Amino acid sequence: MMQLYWCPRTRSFSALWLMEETGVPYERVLIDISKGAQKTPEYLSVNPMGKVPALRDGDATLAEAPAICAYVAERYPQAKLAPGDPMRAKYLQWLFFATGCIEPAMVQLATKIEMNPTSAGWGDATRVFDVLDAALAKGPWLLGENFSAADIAIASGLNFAVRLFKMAPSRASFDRYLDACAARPAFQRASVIAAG
Ligand SMILES: N[C@@H](CCC(=O)N[C@@H](CS)C(=O)NCC(=O)O)C(=O)O
Repeated sequence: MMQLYWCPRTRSFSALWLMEETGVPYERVLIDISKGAQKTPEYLSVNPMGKVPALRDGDATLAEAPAICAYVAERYPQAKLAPGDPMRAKYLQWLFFATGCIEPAMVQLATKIEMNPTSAGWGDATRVFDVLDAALAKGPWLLGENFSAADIAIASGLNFAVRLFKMAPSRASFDRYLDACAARPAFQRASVIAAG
C-alpha cells in the first residue's frame, strides 16, 4: 500500500485529492510541519527538501506534488487519470504548468517583485491566468471531457490562488471549473481530510 506523507492545510491537498480519486487504499502518514516533523532525519530521507507532500511506494519515494500526480496516475491506470496519446502531450504540459507557472505567478503577486517577463519562465501573472482562462473556456476539464491528474495539479493551485488566498481575481471560467472540481466526491473527501 502506498504511504502519503501529508499535513492538514498545505499543498498536500492535491496528493490527497489524487489518492481519493484513485479509489485505491493508501496510508496517510501525518507530518506535522507546525511541530517540525518535516525536519527529522527520518523524513528528510524521504524528502530532503523537508516539505510535504511526499509518497512512498515500496522502496520508491518521491516528492513534488505534480510528480506525485503523474506517478500515481500511471501506477493505477484503471483510475483513468493519465490519458494516452494524443492527449498525453497537453496532459504533461499542464502538469508542469502547475508548479512551473502558477506557483511563481502567485509568489510574484504576493511579493510584487518586478521581473522581465521575457526572462521569467512564467512570463507574468496576467499571462499565466490568461492562458489558463483560454484553456478552460470550453471545459468541462483542461482536456475537454477527460478529467485527469493534470486537473488535480492545476485546480489545486488555482483554488489556492483564487479562492483560498484571493491573490488573483477570479474569472467566469475559473469559477465554473473550480465549482466542477469541488462537486467531485473525491475533492470533498480530500477537503474534509485536509481540514485536519
Ligand atoms: N514544491 C513543493 C512544495 C511543497 C511545500 O512547499 N510544502 C509546504 C507546505 S504547503 C511545506 O511542507 N512546508 C514546510 C517547510 O518548508 O518547512 C510541491 O509542489 O510539492
